Amino acid sequence: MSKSHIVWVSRPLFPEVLATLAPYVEVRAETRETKRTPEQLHDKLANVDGAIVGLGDRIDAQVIAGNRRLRAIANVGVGYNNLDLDALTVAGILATNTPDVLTQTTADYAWALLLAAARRVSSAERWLRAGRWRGGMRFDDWLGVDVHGKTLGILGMGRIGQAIARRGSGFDMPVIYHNRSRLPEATERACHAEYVDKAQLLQRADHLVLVLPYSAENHHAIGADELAQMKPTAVLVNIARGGIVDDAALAAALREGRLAGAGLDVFEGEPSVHPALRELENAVLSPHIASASADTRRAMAQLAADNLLAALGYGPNAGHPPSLLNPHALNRR
Ligand code: 8YV
Repeated sequence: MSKSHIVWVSRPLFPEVLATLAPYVEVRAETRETKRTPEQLHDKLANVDGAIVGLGDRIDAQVIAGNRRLRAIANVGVGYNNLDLDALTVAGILATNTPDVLTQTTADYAWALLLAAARRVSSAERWLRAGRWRGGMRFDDWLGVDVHGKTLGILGMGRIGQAIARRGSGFDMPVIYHNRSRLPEATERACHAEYVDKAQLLQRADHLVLVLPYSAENHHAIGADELAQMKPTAVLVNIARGGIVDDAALAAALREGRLAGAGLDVFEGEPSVHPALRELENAVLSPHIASASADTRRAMAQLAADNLLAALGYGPNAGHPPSLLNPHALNRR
């Protein structure tokens, strides 16, 4: 039976997830992820009804210009700074993301980076693998900074920030946070977290985790001035977005011992990483994998597929995608 709707999938997803689309729509799935120009994205989207895209696919007015067929864009990821929501809404194109399913896994990973950077795990492993552990190690070699009992700072206290904060109790860490808006008291209590202004957060935090969404206003929210306010014994963790941190300023602070370490999963201009960061032993670097556990990535892909089907009018949520970002687009269709 020929299917009336066609969807484009911009990157390889789990085959079992794509199989859940196949009974309803024709699926055109790419076999590898690649950076596409706006013109290429425009062409890929020209004759399809919906698409599953990711962070590397910037979907804006130029990319959807003149497209009368496209009805839905499902983003695989909770952050959606790659989507121009206003342009999609005006065009009546539904946009969705994948919240909740990645919260716990991403929070786990923030802790992995914090612990690895504070205790110099990656650097020590590199040294060992290079065959340099030959005995005669000094008692004061490989000294890291403690995590337990220290004050944990969190900038951005959404779902993931709160999950990171809750884990702080296990490490006997007081938690302070700053957020665009203060959380209700009951939520603060559940997270054992105290609201402070940004300057206090920078000055009081023994370690600081960044979990805020990227926006023009958050560009370089952590730059040279902010780094200068932090403790030299602090570790900075960024699992949010590249661009929130001024990577050149961070590299200088790490190199000059003005900051003890950094755990970074995201970078300005990724996949390229500032060369100065790559040289530093006190930076733990990973390729944007905070949500990458098998269960979570599968759940993200499935939620994106469910959102897309619902947006195109199929399945149990037909017409009501579970994580719709722009309900106003429904009035413009
Ligand atoms: C990526 C993320 O989506 O959810 C987000 O906002 O940044 C990640 O989970 C994932 O790496 C796929 O690009």
